[in-house]
Amino acid sequence: MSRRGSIDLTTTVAGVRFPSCFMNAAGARCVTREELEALGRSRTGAIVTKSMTVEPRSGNPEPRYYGFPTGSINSMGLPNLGYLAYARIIPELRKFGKPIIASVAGFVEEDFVKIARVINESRPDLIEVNLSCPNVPGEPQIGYDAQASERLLAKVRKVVSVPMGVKLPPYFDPAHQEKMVGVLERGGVEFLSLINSVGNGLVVDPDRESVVIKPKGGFGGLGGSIIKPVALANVRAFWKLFGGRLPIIGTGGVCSGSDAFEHFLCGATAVQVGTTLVEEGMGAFERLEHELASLLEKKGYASVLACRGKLKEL
Ligand code: RRO
Repeated sequence: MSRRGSIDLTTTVAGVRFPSCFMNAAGARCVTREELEALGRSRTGAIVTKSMTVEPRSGNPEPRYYGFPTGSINSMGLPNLGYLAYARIIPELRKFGKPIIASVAGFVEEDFVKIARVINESRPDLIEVNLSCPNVPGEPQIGYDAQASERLLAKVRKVVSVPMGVKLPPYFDPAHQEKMVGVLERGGVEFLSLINSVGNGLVVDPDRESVVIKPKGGFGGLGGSIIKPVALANVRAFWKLFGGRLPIIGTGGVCSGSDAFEHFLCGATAVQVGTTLVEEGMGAFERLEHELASLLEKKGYASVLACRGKLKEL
């Protein structure tokens, strides 16, 4: 368990104990069995799978990820092994002794239901339903359609017995967040992962006078430092809307211990690491733990949970 000096970096989400508050974001180094096992051996507090579809997919044409000093853009297009492979791999990941979060995706409602039913039987500790993939040509992000989200969650909830959460897209208007509250309550959602990448951004290389990724004419999901304020705003907004009662896993711009601390102040219970993990590799977890523990100690907090939601307003 992750106790650094006298600082407790463990956390609990929907009744499941995590040995560290840092974990990989779905999509970051978690597609293949080898990557998932490497996560198991690392200091990640949980193993989160790539979002899975019914059929195995090789994803969009390359280049489909591009990192730059302040962030990243991707249009991976859901490359994954297909849900049946993950249903076999998940029980084998138990040996690493940390929670497993299965990320479930799909193209139509029935895909999500079919996958969730079988994956639930492989006993991950939690299921994260991805309502926010921005990168499949012609497929809108479900999380931007409240009615479609509600229909889907009603069906998926019926077949899931482990704690079920959702990965939401960033919202840019309080009215949209408020509308989602009822949807999430009625859907029996037990935790939130906030946020997915900021969809359909465009990064331009002026030297080459070109886009930097191939799919969709260069449009893709933004991640990393540049999206941190958007992520923090969504964590804070949903923390307040649910009165602090729904656990939130903060994702977006966690590059340092201080970034994680900001997520916790806004109300996050744990954080996921995407762009930083892709760029830096598994060593990022140890560095982040060290940086967060030093900061908490300096500030007089004995644990991650002691600072949760404590953001001051002026
Ligand atoms: O695979 C992807 O292109 C992808 C997915 Br499923 C997602 O949820 N978020 C993202 O930034 N990329």
